[in-house]
Amino acid sequence: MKVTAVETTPIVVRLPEPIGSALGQIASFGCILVSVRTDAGITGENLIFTLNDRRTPVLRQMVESLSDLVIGQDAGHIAGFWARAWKDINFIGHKGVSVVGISAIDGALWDALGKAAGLPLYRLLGGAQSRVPVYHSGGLWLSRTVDELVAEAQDFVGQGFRAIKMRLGKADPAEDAARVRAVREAIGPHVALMADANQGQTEAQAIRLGRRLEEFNLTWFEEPLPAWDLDGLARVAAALDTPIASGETEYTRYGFRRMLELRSADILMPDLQRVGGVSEFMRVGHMAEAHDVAVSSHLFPETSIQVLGALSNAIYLEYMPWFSPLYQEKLEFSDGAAVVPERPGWGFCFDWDRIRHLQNQ
Ligand code: SMN
Ligand code: MG
Repeated sequence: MKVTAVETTPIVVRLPEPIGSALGQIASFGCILVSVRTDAGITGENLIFTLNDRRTPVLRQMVESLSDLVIGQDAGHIAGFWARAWKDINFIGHKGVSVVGISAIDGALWDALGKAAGLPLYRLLGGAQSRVPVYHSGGLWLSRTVDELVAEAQDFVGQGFRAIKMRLGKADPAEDAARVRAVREAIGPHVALMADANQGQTEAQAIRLGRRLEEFNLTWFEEPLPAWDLDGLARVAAALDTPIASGETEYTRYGFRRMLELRSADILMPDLQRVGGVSEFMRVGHMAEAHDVAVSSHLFPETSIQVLGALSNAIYLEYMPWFSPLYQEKLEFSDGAAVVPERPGWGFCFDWDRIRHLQNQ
């Protein structure tokens, strides 16, 4: 099976109303849908995006400028593509948009391989579990009032979620602590609660805030520090009992190797578009396993579930429904877990009718 073409389709997905986080306000997502076509008639699909549709054309150009490394090549030689691309991006850099471009093609190649083999990716990758515990991440924003937080948390629990994530980053840490207390009291002690600071704290602030939050038994305290401060993060992790989760803004095996060496985080959370696709997510997952460190995913629940289904150290799938309307199929949940689809490839295919409709809106 040879690759014949790489196609890119831009689309803007808008939120019903803007949301607030320590990363700033988020109103929309500029997505690039990637289709890798083969001479077997099989097409592999994937999605990458930018927040607020900022610089989306750069992502598209990156994917297109890597396509000559895969067109005409064996679609199943994914590690071969990865190594060629890694060498090719040397001059413009081994982090950032160049890695996002590799991730996009890598994931589409894996989808095509799964479809050709008639296997869901998690089985092709070795298979660890058919269900992955899930947490609802699509709410509890910094922009919500305490009353809204409480109502949303109760709604998620009412829907059957047994784990939810809220955001931190108020100017006054006492306000953050009061918000966490309100959510914890609303959901009781048995629902898992995570909190994400989205890189907004200094080292001293993170340690102080983390200490204030210890009593609420958070499952994790996520991304307290700027993503580049892996040494500082290790000191925060050592100072707190609450586990630190981080890695959504880290790139490739080299970034995660450094995090493991430094013990920057107790839980690694690679993002499929930043880590380097399925290939690199698996390398990082296995490397974490060798350090007895757990992994979670970041965004992209429809695709991340297949890699987490293949890793025995996967603890939670992040459920963020932003891109769900782009797919024909819906994620299934059961008893606080997401069910790993048994359909081939990702097990999720783009709904092109709906996508064309959204493009014309
Ligand atoms: C997050 C990432 C990207 C946009 C908004 C929020 C957050 C998460 O860090 O982990 O979901
Ligand atoms: Mg996060």
